[in-house]
Amino acid sequence: MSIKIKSNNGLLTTVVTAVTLLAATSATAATKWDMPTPYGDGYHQTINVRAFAADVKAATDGELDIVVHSGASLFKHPEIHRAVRTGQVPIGEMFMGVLGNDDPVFKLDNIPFLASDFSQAKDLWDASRSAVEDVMASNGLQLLYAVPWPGQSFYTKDPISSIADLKGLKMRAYSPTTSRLAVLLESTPTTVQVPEIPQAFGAGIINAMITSPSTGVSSQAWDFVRHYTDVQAWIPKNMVFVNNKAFKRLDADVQKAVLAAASKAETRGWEMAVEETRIKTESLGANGMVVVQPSAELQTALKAIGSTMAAEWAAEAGASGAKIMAEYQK
Ligand code: PCA
Repeated sequence: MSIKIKSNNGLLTTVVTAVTLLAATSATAATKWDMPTPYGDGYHQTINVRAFAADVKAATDGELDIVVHSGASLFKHPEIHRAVRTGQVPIGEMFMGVLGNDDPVFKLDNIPFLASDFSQAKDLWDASRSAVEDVMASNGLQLLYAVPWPGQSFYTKDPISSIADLKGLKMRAYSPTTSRLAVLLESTPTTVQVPEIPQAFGAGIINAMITSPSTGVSSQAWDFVRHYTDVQAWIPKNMVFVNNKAFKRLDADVQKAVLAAASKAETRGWEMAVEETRIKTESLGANGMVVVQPSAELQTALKAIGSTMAAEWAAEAGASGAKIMAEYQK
């Protein structure tokens, strides 16, 4: 009798254990990926990254859970590339131009008036994408997608009607190419990351910048400068990329889901950038900034500087640069 009771209990315990184990196994089968991103939650870039993560999760029934750490909260922006390369995290997002000193192809993203509307920017991206993929691959990385920012325009205390008005300013830079631009404008470049823009203005380290209406809004530029001159000199991009080894460890169907979600995110992001430009430019005006179109004189002089920079780039980028340009100009 006592044996029978024992065996019943034993059976129950075995069933309970099996159920617990099963639950534990399916929980550990899900992969969690931490994803550092540089910019805050109000940006179309971050909203799109979050939608990408949600798409991956839905398409894989939760098997791959990408946890987005926005606003450089996990790694500072300049560290994200290395963090993914070394496998500290499997996936990340960054601004392409930051890598300008690693390879000239990333400088192409910040050259004034090479591509200054979304359609030209898309053509430039189509022409340069495979070169970017190759450079990423040589670092053990796989490019997933790239999404543009609104055009980059000037924020200054005083109105600017010619490039002479930019001379001597303390200009914020965010990439090697924007540092070079500042020098050609005879202003002084200082590299400042987005989260530090308000302090840099406050401390007088910078008194002007060239960036999107998005970053003007997120940094509340109206607290420091009054004039927004809408030159839209270039359309830079963020890219999302994975560590190749981490990617290969995923099941084949999960890999496929990631690539499909990435392709969808790229299309969605290019569309979002158009709305982002309109909404954030309006917001600058609504917050008291004087939003003006550039004078013809300013635009012509900036274009001449853009040509100089394009020529410098061509000399640096050599044969692979020439190939991209030939493709772009087709
Ligand atoms: N905002 C980011 C990158 C480009 C942009 O519009 C920045 O200012 O750093």
